[in-house]
Amino acid sequence: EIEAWYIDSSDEDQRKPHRLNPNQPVSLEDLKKIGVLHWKLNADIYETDPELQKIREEQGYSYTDIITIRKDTLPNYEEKLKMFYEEHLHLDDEIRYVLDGRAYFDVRDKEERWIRIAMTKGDLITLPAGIYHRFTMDETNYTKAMRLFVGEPVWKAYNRPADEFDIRKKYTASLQGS
Ligand code: KMT
Ligand code: NI
Repeated sequence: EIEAWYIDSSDEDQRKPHRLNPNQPVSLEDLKKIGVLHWKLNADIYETDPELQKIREEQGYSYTDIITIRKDTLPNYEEKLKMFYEEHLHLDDEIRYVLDGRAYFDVRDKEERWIRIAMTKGDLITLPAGIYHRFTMDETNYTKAMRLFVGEPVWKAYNRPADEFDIRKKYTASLQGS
C-alpha cells in the first residue's frame, strides 16, 4: 500500500517527510477522489511486465522514457529540482512509475492542503491534468522513474497561479460533489 499524509508548513529541508504530529494519513480512496490514480507493480520486470502492458493499453500511455535523478547523472540537477518543487500544473496527466529509489509527490486536496505521497519502487501514479502539485527527492537523493504519456510528450509546467486554463476549470469542476 502506498503511503500518503498531510504535511506541515515548515520551511525545513523539503526532502524531509514533514509529517504532522500526530500523523494525518491520506488513503488511496481519498487520493482517488481528487483524481490521483495508483497501481503497484513489480518494477524488477518492467521491461516485460504484462500488467504494465495492460495499463498502458487501457489508459493509452503510448510514450515512455526513463529519467534517473541523481546528482551525477542528471544535467542541471539543482536547477531542475528547484523547478520540480515549484507548485505547478500541466495540461495533460503526469504519469510516473518508480523503478528504483524513492521520491515524494505533493498534491493539493480540495481545501488546498498539501498531501505528500511517498513513492517507492513499484509505485505507478497518475496526477490528473490541472491538479496543482510539486515533486521532491527524499533524503536518499535517488530516483529512477519511467515517465509515461498519452501521445507525444509535453513537459511544459505552468507555475501557480494558472487558474485561467480550461483544464484547470475542468479539474476543479470535477471535484464538485465528490
Ligand atoms: C513534474 O512535472 O512534476 C516532474 O516531472 C517531476 C519529476 S519526474 C520523476
Ligand atoms: Ni509536474
